[in-house]
Amino acid sequence: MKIGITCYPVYGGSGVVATELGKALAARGHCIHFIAYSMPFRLGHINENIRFHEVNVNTYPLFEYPPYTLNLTSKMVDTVKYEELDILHMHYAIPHATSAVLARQILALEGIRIPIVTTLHGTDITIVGQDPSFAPVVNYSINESDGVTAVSEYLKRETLASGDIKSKIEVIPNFIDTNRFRRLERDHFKQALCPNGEKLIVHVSNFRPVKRAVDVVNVFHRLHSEGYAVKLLLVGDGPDRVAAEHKARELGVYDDVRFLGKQEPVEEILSIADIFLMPSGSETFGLAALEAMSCSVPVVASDIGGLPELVIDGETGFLCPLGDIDAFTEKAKQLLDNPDLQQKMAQASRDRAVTHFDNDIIIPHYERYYETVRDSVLNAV
Ligand code: GMT
Repeated sequence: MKIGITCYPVYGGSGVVATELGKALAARGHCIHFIAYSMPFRLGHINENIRFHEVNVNTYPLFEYPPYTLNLTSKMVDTVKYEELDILHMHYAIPHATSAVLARQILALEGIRIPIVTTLHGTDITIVGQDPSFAPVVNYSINESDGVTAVSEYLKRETLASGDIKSKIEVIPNFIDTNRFRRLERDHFKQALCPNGEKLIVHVSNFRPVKRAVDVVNVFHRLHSEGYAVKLLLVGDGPDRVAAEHKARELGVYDDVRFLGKQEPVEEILSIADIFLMPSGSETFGLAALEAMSCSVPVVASDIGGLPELVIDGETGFLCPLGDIDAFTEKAKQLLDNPDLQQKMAQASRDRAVTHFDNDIIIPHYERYYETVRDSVLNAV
């Protein structure tokens, strides 16, 4: 199939999923056309089945706010028409699904029918969708899509709970290339960071407040002050990085904490981790946790959102009440105190990633869904 994919191309879960999906579909012989304002950051390379169409945002003196959504729509119209796309797959309701719905109307005037699949990732529903200034457009764009997917059962429930979304929602969980995300031999790296055999705790996020990065530092401080030989590695960047740095200094643990900023490839870092902390306040899926699990790292996470669908409490890691620093500390201690348990959970995490979330399981689900949606659109009178 010829598939147009639009996503936020910057650092963030939905962009990662969209980009990895495009790469995996291209590897399976589909022709993928990314349509975005910049090259998706995880794209890395162009192969013959991957094309990139940059959306240029025009500025005119009259446009105090350049109408990006309309530039995107025009680019979709052109790409569908001239590249003869079979389907458009939008990641995030606004403005992507909105642009796609408008593009579909324009194309219909020329007798071109283009099915639209919209994948909901979460913040478009749980945060943006609840903003009254966006809600009507979010609801309209989702309801007008020909197919709608959600990355977890939790997100499906949340989306339907408002009563404003009438679409049937297909749950297609996020996925991982378990060949790429596996534990690599990186002893020299571990030795450099943990010269005295310390255990390494890792957190990866975009440091938005919802990720609660300061909680990570608080948990680390508790372990540190109880005499555990541990180091902390924080990967990524965002609004709360300064607060986390400040907290580490205030608590006197800064020398044992390393802020790496945005890093690729993440699997190199995850390969030396002993525990992954995800104390998020909200998480529809938790892709960073899946990446850790695939690299055989047990995850200690908040018991919220879609995380219980990913992390099996007591088997692949632990789930803790939101914001409960005591509970997070206790669970981390169990893993530090008991190397056999840590190893067992590390293996169980890897097994779960391979058996439930591998590309080879999830990508065909998307392929089947595209076909179903395309057939229903083309067969409709
Ligand atoms: O979590 C973020 O900050 C980014 C956000 C996004 O929309 O890009 O991530 C959401 O989508 C990811 C991919 O499906 C999920 O793994 C994340 O759980 C979800 N984030 C939240 O729900 C907060």
